[in-house]
Amino acid sequence: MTLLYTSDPERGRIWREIFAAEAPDVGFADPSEPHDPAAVRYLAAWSPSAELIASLPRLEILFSIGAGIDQFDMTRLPPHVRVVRMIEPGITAGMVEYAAMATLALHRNLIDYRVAQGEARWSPIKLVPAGERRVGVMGLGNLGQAVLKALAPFGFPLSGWSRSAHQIDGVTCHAGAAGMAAFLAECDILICLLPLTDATRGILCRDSLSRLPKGAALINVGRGGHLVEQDLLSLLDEGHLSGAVLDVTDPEPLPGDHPFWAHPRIIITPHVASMTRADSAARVLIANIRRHEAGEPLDGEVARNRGY
Ligand code: NDP
Ligand code: OXD
Repeated sequence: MTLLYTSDPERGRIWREIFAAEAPDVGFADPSEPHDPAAVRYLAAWSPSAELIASLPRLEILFSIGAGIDQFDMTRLPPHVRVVRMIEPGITAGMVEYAAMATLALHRNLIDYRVAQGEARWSPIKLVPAGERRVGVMGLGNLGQAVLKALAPFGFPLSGWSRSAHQIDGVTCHAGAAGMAAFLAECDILICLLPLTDATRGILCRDSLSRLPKGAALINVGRGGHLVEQDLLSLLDEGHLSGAVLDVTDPEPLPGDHPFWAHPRIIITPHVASMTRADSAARVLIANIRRHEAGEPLDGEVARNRGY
């Protein structure tokens, strides 16, 4: 039985060592070395080609290297192949740090001070207590819930929105299309941590963003495809929104002449909110292979018909 790995070579080196030490019964191969495609039962990849998938007749599980799976072309994947997203502590820790950093930056007016600095203007803004700054998270999955938990000690009133109903201590939860307007109305800072699916593409648009309170700000750490760019620019320029921190764009990299780069109220980072950590991810993968062998549910299995 072989796991075929097709991603970053440095991570691959670490994974190979961990598999050799902790799962020696699972062969580890990358496509550049001799291997028997008929022995490959597991594929770990970010964006495997249709040709690669077609060359693996006994593939059972496609493991995503990251938390997202929107990069997979499910139409080219045989229906029996299970798809698993990455849930590992390194990704969660990175996202928690980034979301906390961006939330605090917006809460403490960093965008206004950056604009003022550009004009050599000493211009203090009255401090709003955290208890009066409402933060809402779209997507109450692994990452959304971790972010809410990390923000709780600051004292922000917290809310969340998801597809199905949730109950989370200290968080006002809303669900589905029916709950969206009420959720948005109570977000001074909105964090998008949704997966990109047919149902969520373009969800950050004029209709939704204009339901945020005047002066609200956006953090998009989901996917660039969630955001309708022109709607964000218009709402910033009209003063309805006060700023945006965008870690993801469409396309990536963001072209050099894109208006987001120079916009004084937008902070761009190059899709670095979190990154898969090699050692913890390898161990998560081995644990999932063991669950599969034992006929147990997999951690992070995607419902293929739902898209996440
Ligand atoms: P999960 O699958 O654990 O959670 C997804 C959440 O989104 C669930 O709460 C789900 O609702 C909700 N959701 C899905 N579709 C809808 C919908 N149509 N309407 C309302 N809510 C919906 O994902 P993760 O938390 O692990 O990851 C979220 C995303 O974060 C990833 O898909 C990826 O795009 C992004 N990401 C970005 C990174 C970066 O560096 N910028 C790094 C890692 C991830 P329900 O609970 O009801 O099922
Ligand atoms: C992921 C990402 O999905 O880095 O893991 O975006």
